[in-house]
Amino acid sequence: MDKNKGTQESALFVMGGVEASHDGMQYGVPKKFRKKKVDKIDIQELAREVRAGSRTQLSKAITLIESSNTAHKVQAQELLQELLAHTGNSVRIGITGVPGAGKSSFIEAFGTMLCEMGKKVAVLAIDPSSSLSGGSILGDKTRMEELVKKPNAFVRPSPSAGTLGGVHKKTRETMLVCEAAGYDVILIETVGVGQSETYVRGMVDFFLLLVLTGAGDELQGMKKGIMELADAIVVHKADGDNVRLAKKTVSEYKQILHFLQPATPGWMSTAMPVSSWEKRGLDKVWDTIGEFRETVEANNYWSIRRQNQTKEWFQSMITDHLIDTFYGDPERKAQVQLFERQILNGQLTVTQGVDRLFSDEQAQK
Ligand SMILES: Nc1nc2c(ncn2[C@@H]2O[C@H](COP(=O)(O)OP(=O)(O)OP(=O)(O)O)[C@@H](O)[C@H]2O)c(=O)[nH]1
Ligand SMILES: [Mg+2]
Repeated sequence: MDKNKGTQESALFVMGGVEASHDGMQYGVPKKFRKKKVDKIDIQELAREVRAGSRTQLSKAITLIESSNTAHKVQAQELLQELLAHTGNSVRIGITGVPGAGKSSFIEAFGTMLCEMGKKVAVLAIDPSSSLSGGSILGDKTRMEELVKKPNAFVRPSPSAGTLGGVHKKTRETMLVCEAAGYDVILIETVGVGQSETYVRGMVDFFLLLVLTGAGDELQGMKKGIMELADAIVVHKADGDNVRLAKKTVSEYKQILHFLQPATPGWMSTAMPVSSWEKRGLDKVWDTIGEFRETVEANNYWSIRRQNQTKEWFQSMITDHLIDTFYGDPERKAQVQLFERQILNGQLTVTQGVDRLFSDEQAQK
């Protein structure tokens, strides 16, 4: 589909992702968003339009945030500053599960149900390993066709494979912009396997794990760690011949959850069967999220978690910045290479190498 042909109202309009040019900006974005005209963006106007609910402007704002162009970065921060006071009012939900567990289909069905209940729903994807897995929430299998037709839904495709490194680091900021645009529910699909679960857990209020039936072996083999991150487990594809087995699997998971460390203090994680095809069990998921919110707001952990997440985000940005500045300096890079050779030649110990790198830094100051 040619996304540039769509209009905001068109049934199949999908917000542009970051199938980007080298500087991270989309092809076909208005000229004012292109490199040399960056100074022309009226940030206050953009902020106003985002808040007024324009999906086109929201999409542009996100593209600005994802841009690696230095001038855009500054403007993106100005924009966030403008919007900051209007953020924080959504329920942030992370959705994970093995490839093929039906995450995208679940988000399509669940998001559609929420839209029909009058909620504004934003769908984002996070894929820390996008260049390897090539995953995308708008991949071949599920295009969320029903959801994108809803006027109160916003679906942002994940970065396409191999375009930009580190775009996932902007997901938190993207989430804030969506909140300022009035979205009540943010659904974040983890794409790819590996670190994405912990990464997403670190930015959401509620974390949902999708599993399949007949997963006795999976149950044994599944990393306890992932189950300990989940506030609820959906036994998915509970339809057809699977219904009975799904019920059995649900009780097995419930039993196990009983023995695990709770993902959220004060909340007993639970399990339930869902069929996205038959749209069954989706309301139960939403009710569970409601109960969760009540419980966790009552014990104050809702805001404590958000504060902790912001602190961790700040810390990880500091670490990223230190690494970037360190390795971004050609002299440093050369030094590292030199010491590496000396270490391999037995002229220097690893600790000495590190000490020299940093004592030198002290001396330079
Ligand atoms: N029986 C049944 N099949 C389903 C259901 N939901 C999804 N599927 C099928 O499961 C397959 C995988 O669905 P996706 O939604 O693409 O799964 P995913 O977890 O997003 O997959 P990745 O993004 O590749 O990790 C597809 O063939 C779907 O049609 C359901 O409720 N019931
Ligand atoms: Mg998917």
